[in-house]
Amino acid sequence: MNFYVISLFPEMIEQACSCGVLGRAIKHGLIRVHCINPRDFAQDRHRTVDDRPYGGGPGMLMKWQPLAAAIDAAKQQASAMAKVIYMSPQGKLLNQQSVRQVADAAPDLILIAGRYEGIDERLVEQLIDEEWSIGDYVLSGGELAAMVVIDAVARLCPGVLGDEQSAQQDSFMQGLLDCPHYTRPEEIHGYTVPAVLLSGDHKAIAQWRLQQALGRTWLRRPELIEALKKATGTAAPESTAHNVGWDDNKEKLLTEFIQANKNGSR
Ligand code: 4GX
Repeated sequence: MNFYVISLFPEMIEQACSCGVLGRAIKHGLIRVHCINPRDFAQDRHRTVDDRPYGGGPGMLMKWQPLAAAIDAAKQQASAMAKVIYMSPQGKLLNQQSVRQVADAAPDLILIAGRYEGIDERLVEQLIDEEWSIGDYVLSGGELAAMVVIDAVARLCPGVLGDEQSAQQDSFMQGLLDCPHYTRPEEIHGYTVPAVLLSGDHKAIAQWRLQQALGRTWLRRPELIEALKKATGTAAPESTAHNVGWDDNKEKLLTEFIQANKNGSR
């Protein structure tokens, strides 16, 4: 899968792509990330990439010509089915489900990581396929948002994660928050590790983890529990999801958790 990032700060993308799981995936040729800088397409001697908004007001927009030329260049390099994505708070909110859909379809992605206050609406209408947001807050540029997309999609691409850290084990793949984790030592300032984790009983451990995941999700993100109950029976093909939905075991585990937490806090 190829990612093309349109950005005035390609170093931000290159740096972030050189580390960890992503760095290894690129080194091994499992994904490719290309940066295209609108400044390289500017035509005046100052290489101007911003312009004033009609109607006045504070702030600048991205200058139409260098941006359009950069998108055109990306389209030339990318596959014919490439999707052009504009990162903006006005876009569709990204979640693990939409990330999984993109990773499964694996189209080349042209991600527009803009600076300033935005781009000309006619460009959005003519050149952009989809507008995506990573959350309800405002960034000072689209680079971090584009990186979020690249990172979340790449780790679902075949071979990027080892068997050990398989994405199938990610709690969000099951529509839940993660359970708590513990490592050595067995005691920290008088606080011990839950006994079941030391029991060696793998089935009991799996049940405890699922119960913790359900309980935390119920406490912190109750809307995810509701979504899971609705998803029952509508699970995606097995390559993308298993255990997604609601069943008697989950109902029992969550009821138990809620009982045990009655005097606790919600
Ligand atoms: N989820 N931002 C986009 C606006 C902008 C300026 C110039 C294109 C050209 C954001 C988000 C986000 C900040 C990226 C504003 N766009 N992106 N930028 N939240 O906040 O995706």
